[in-house]
Amino acid sequence: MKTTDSWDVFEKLSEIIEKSSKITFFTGAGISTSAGIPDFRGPDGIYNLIEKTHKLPYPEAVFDINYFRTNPSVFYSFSKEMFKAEIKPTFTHTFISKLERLKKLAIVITQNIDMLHEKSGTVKVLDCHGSYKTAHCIKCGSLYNFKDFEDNLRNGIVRKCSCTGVVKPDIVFFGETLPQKFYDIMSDLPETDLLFVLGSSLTVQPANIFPLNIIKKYSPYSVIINNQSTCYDKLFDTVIHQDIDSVFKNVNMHLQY
Ligand code: CNA
Repeated sequence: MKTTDSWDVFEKLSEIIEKSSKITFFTGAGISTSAGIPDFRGPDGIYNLIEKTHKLPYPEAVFDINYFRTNPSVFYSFSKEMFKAEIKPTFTHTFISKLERLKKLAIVITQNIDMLHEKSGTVKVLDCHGSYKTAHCIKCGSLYNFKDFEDNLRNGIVRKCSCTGVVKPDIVFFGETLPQKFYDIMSDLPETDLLFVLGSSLTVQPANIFPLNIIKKYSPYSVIINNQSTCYDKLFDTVIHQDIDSVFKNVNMHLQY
């Protein structure tokens, strides 16, 4: 393991990016904090915020499918916070989309539900915890598109179906299974010569297994960037405990294109 905060690492990373053509990114909430969306477990994360404002049996309840069935308003209040302002992709989201245009991207697997990778123009994205793009009524199963429930999210008002059931965005809650496309990619891992894990505590299973399996199968050059340590840091070739955007702004300055 190499933990580094030095200037040299930016130059080295830019050289590795220039040589690579199959870059895989595994991203978590930390890539979007600079867009104004709090992460889960960071010091200013959702768990700490929710504990202050809502009386919950446990902080994760806001994303627990069983709790949602009886108390959907807590999740809608959280969504109001997430959608209170126009959220825009960060420098790093845009940097990744540039790598795709340069034909260097294998895939982005994101645990995020904020759709910022897609908003930045990246096409090869797998939202392994779902997203707000669509929603379903939990009673009759009717499908809703984002535009149909966007106002409810922005105002924190629970969206009801015409059958009176609650409309739940297609986000994977605790107690739900990940989409089939995640298991498909786990059984047919994308060839990777450079792996970045960005802004994830790597604590949520089974998503966290994806980058670990990529390392096992392809032994790519692997980099984790997170402002706190994770319990998997020792598996990575380079470990950077810094702000993600600052790292990529510096790397970008060294790139030849
Ligand atoms: P997490 O457990 O909250 O971990 C995020 C990590 O990022 C923490 O270790 C932070 O210290 C770190 N971090 C925060 N900001 C930065 C930064 N600017 N630079 C470097 N590191 C930073 O979140 P995970 O993604 O690991 O957990 C998976 C959950 C979070 C998924 O189910 C997501 O759906 C869920 N989530 C998503 C969003 C979103 O879509 N933006 C927001 C909050 C939670």
